[in-house]
Amino acid sequence: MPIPLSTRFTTFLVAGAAGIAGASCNKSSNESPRIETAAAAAAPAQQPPASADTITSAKPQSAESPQPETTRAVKPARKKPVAEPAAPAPQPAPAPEPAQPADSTPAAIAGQEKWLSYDAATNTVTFELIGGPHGFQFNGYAGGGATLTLPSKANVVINFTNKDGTPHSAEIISGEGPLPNAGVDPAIPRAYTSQLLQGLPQEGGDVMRFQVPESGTYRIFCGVPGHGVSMWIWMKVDPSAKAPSFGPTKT
Ligand SMILES: [Cu+2]
Repeated sequence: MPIPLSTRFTTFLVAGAAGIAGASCNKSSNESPRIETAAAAAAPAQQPPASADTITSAKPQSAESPQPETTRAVKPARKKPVAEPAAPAPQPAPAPEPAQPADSTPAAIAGQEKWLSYDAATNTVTFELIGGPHGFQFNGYAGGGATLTLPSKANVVINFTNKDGTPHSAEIISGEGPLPNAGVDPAIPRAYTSQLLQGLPQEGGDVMRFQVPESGTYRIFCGVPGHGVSMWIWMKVDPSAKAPSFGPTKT
């Protein structure tokens, strides 16, 4: 007897939701599901993650060229549909940071000054990345609503602080392809926070230090399962950029 299409589709959705629920149980029962957990099966060559704080002395200049291609080989999370019913409902992003200094500076520029600094002599960009502050956002933006633009070969320091009550993390993933359901291998070596899958608690944080290539399009993504569907923003390396910038994504 043929099964009506709608019934089969419902079964598929339920099975998908059960799979997600199972993954969540695994996560919560494991005290430290670090990135190796997600990456080990597909990328054994990835060296063990060193603490971001320990890598300052080994600043890669030439020998290490970031390879976005490596992430394409790692697609463990893409088997699941992107829009699962089990994913926590992200809140719509409210306008970022209402309180601005009372001057004529546009909001985007004021945000830049607050979150970005740049040392042109060393091509070092320091960016304050905020989880939340209210919900599944970075610096008040979600769903690609903001873009961090970087000069070529910039040395990037991202100070991540979670201001939201829900645990969040951050990593740099490719700007191409569907959003993974949870943390994957970063597109740039070392470009991820600790506790990528379980998230850092409110007021917790970590520092990412990495160098970007000459050009490329990436996403800053929350690795906690289900969050990154909406909790991501763009990071673009623009060879024509003389300085970094951050603000709403131009359409
Ligand atoms: Cu998150």
